[in-house]
Amino acid sequence: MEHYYQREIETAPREQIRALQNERLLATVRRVYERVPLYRGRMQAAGVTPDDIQSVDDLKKLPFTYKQDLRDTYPYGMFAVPMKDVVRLHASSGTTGKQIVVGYTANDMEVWSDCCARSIVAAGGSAEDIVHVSYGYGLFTGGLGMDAASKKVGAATIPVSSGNTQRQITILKDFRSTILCSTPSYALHLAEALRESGASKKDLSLKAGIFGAEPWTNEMRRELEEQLGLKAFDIYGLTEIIGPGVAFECGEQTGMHVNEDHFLIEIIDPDTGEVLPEGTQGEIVFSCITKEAFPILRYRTRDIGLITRKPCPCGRTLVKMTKPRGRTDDMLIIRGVNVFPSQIETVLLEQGYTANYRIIVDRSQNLDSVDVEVEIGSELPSDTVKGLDRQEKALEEALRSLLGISAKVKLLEPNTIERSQGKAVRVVDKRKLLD
Ligand code: DLL
Repeated sequence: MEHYYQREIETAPREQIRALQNERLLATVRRVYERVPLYRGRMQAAGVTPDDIQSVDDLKKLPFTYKQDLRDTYPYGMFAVPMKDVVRLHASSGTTGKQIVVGYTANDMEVWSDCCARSIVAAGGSAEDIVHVSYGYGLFTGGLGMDAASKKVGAATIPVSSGNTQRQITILKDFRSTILCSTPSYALHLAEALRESGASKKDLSLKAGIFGAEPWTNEMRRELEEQLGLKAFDIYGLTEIIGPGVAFECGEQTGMHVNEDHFLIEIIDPDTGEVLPEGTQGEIVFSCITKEAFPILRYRTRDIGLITRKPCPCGRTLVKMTKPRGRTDDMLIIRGVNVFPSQIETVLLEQGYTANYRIIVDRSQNLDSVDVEVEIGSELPSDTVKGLDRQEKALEEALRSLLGISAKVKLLEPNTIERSQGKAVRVVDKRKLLD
């Protein structure tokens, strides 16, 4: 069975996609130059006019846009349409500073739900399905984004939103949800709660999970697939670009197809801003070429990834990006060694521990220290204090040999780390409090 939602574009010949991108980029650049003072000012300062942008090859001539620009123009300074044309506002949570707000026209809402619908269909979804949406509903884009997509596909949508885990388990069982949309960390929490209630995956009807909004590893994927009895698909996006649905995974599970008919992706060197060739890791930059209300160009996401144009066996011709391994601002530099929380997660899961972990970074006497706290699984023996101590040492050694970091490991009893309802907080950086 072919799992395409918009076959004609998802499998279009490259030249056709390129022609569409060129046309859409030109129109967008012209529009923002006329309507958004920030873009006009930036382009003038860089000595670029809309006429200099003739194709996607000229994208690199355009200046970058940063999160700070959104804060400086808060709330509506970067909107390219009058408010009468805006039908929806969403906002980022503002955990890393002042919140930002984005807008959508009626057409933007259609584009958005189409992009997310591609993900549901790629995961095997159809009108036959019962889609359980546990992403938060509200200003966060996850809930309402997947909700609209599920409606487009014609599936029965359950708008559970996040929280109230016991009730979610009852609903998963009784309503026979077939597709679960949530953050991977919340899905893991649901799996735990299911076990604790004395039930198992056999009591569920799930066939697919569409997990995103935070970094997660392939080891975590295997855990989720095993514990919930489903096939786990990745989905990526960010508020500034549109929300979920910027990129989605197909059945191959080897990276996410970027919805390139709407969003152009570039990988750049975060230090020099230079565009990097295919296959090289760097910072992901997106440009929106169809958005009406909030068409952001060359947005520095701070996410780290790479792209590949190798033909995908699924038949889609849309470029693929790897799972982002983290954000430049999440990267920990521990005594000179760069490490992402996701790399620590991989080691923990490979060594038989759970994905319930926390990384605590601190500094004393000008030296950074890292404590990794992780819950033991119920099957790992931890009876004696001596045994526990030995396991901690073994894990410290694994972290040292595999990642080159010296961390202090503390094994915790099951259920001691607070569970997230949405995005998990993996890192507690106490150094920030000192600065
Ligand atoms: O998290 C949108 C979303 C909702 C995506 C539901 C997928 C599913 P923000 O809250 O603005 O938007 O956070 C965006 O989350 O820059 C990445 O750092 C991270 N992120 C999102 N999806 C993934 C993913 C939504 N699949 C930020 N893998 C992004 C890794 C992800 N990181």
